[in-house]
Amino acid sequence: MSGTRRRFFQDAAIFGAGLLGMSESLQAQNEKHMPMRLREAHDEHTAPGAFLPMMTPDVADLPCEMDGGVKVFNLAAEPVKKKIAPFKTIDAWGYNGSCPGPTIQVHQGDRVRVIFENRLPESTSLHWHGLEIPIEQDGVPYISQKPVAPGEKYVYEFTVHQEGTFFYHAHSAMQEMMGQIGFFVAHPEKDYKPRVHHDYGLILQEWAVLPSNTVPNTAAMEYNWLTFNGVAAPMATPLLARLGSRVRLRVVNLGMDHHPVHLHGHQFVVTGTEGGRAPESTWYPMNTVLVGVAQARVVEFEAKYPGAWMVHCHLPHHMMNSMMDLLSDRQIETADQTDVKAMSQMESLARSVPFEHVHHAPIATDAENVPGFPQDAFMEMGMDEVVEKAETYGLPKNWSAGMMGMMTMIRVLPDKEYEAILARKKARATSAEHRHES
Ligand SMILES: [Cu+2]
Repeated sequence: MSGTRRRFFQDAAIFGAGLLGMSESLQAQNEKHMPMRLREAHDEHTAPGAFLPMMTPDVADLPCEMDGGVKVFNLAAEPVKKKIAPFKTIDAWGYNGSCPGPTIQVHQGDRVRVIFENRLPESTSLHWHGLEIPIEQDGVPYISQKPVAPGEKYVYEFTVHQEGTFFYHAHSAMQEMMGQIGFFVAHPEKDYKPRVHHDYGLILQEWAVLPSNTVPNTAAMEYNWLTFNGVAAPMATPLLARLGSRVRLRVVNLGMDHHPVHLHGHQFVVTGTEGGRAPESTWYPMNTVLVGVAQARVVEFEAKYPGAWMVHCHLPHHMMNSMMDLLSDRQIETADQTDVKAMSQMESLARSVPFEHVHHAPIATDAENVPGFPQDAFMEMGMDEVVEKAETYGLPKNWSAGMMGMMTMIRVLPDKEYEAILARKKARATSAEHRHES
């Protein structure tokens, strides 16, 4: 093992490479509740039989307890106030206060019990998408079980004989569009080859929320808010990768549209689907993978080139945030638009939300004489301060003006910069813990 590589694993053990990209409080919570086998893997994931946990940026893992040989999880469906952008909070539905729901991670061969509680105002159930389990556990109202009434509990129990990227969701269409989905990852008995150093999960969702409204229109066919793990860019926490490492990215889609997810600056191979690992003979280079509704696509790549590389849905309308909430009924005037006027309009918009500065790209002095103007002008809005976190440290000023909609970035960082961010994350986690204790 080379020195750099060994150091990588040592750092991973110290800082928890598996916990990158998660908010500090979630990280502390996860470490405390992490199942023993996971914690061991986390400390020393090079040990035989150990594996690297998947990280779901901006979403916590669901802790489990052991009952004999059974892994027991508690999951409650409930309404969730979800901040999807610095200036937009919606009334979504999810699980355990989270939307998407918390990530469940198990091992192939595990016996799993999920004690499910319905805290919604209507009946629901839980479907285990992609899992080969007995029909009584399939979670389809009226077909495989009675719907779980509000206030009731229901226990699901099954053995996971598969490996791969699965998910759980309500088997009721409108509830799905209210946000009721979460990851269910089954780690393989024998680690995949080649091994990865980073494993990240992203859930794709879309929302139709009218200006000044908070409740998604689940019957809509057009969507104005597009999210990765429940947040729109630039609020999505950047993914981190050490230069030279191998990265796995698992993408799951539950919405009304198929999303072509594109990675900048690198080529990847699709190593798995919602059905499990794909044989290496099927891998071929690409950089955009179409993730259809109800599908999972697992891609892997070598993080060869340093930089902040976009990961985003490439549908043009999915690379935007609805500005209508800021504008409300005050449309930005575009007739006789000048740079100075545009800037003052954006500043007045920004005052309605707590942005410390705004920014837009320059326009030509005779812009209003060009048919078609404006297109992207005035759409980009820098809000670096409100979305600042350890993972955004060192990004160029106004980076957030280039990030909108179903978008995040993977920051491929040389040793020194990577370690600087890990140290910041650690310091923040420690101070958050102290705040918690006092
Ligand atoms: Cu899309």
